[in-house]
Amino acid sequence: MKPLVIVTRKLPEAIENQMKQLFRVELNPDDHLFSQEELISAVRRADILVPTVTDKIDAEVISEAGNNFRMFANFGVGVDHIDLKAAQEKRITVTNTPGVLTEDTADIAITLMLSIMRRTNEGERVLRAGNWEKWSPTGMLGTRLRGKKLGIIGMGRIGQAVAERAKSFGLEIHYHNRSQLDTRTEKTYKATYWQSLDQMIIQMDVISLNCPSTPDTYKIMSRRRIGLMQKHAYLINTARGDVVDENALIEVLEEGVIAGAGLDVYENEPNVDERLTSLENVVVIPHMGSATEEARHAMGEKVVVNIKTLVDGHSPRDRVLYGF
Ligand code: 8YV
Repeated sequence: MKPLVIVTRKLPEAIENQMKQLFRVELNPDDHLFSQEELISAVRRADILVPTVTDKIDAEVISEAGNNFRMFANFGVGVDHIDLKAAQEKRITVTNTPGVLTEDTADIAITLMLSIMRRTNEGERVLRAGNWEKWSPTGMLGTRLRGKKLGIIGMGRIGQAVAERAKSFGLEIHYHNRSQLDTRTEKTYKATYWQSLDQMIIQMDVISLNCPSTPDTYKIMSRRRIGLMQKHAYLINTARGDVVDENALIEVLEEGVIAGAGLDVYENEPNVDERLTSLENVVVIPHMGSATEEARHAMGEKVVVNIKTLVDGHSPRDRVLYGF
């Protein structure tokens, strides 16, 4: 008997077709968000669940998993929406989709950096509103990227892809990470390691958050640390909303304590604080880091391979937790 795979969101068609061939599968053609009841019903019946960032797989959902339930094959790299401790206690395997969204997420970090520093979204709003009266020598002046200091928090795959791009824009690369990179990698990006995050923040013109959301990184950009940023500095977040104290960030943006922010992620997605959307010195986009045809297809392929590997009795390469 083929395993029953329940997929919580609508995936690229080619991926859904592959799944139909390989597994018994329940899809979500209208792409509605699963309620907690639907998640519970799914883990009671399925062998495998394919969730996304929009599903809160908490201890309560996990406690309802049926005897057949073996795996959360997450569509996405971040697994902060899954209670890993509860999953581990029930010996449930958890996999993710690393590597295939690195470049696209780094592109979005750079997009945000360019658009906030060069005020392109603000300029577009002026033009679209019919308010562009004339070119002006002192109008819409932004900040040059070249020569500025970029501090990357979290120098994993995505952080390094941001560094690679930023270096070609002429930014000086600095980083804070749990551990220092090897000398060769540091040389590749001409990157300077800061053990002290506080000391790095004080010196930087731009801060980019590229760390996973874990208990250790929860509000790593706290009110105190945001307060250490220079008045002309920018904050870019393509990681997760909860790595920043969003309320504190909004307050400093309102008061002009920092220059601006480029945000792809928020504390209470999809609800974005109205104060953020009304500020001119913020670029806000709706969690689009991996939103390319190529990335979403490759993420789906990883999910299929992860499931097939487990079903065939092996340990999936992208395991975050292996339950057997
Ligand atoms: C995905 C992401 O869109 O993979 C991640 O961690 O943040 C995004 O790129 C999302 O997680 C899909 O579940």
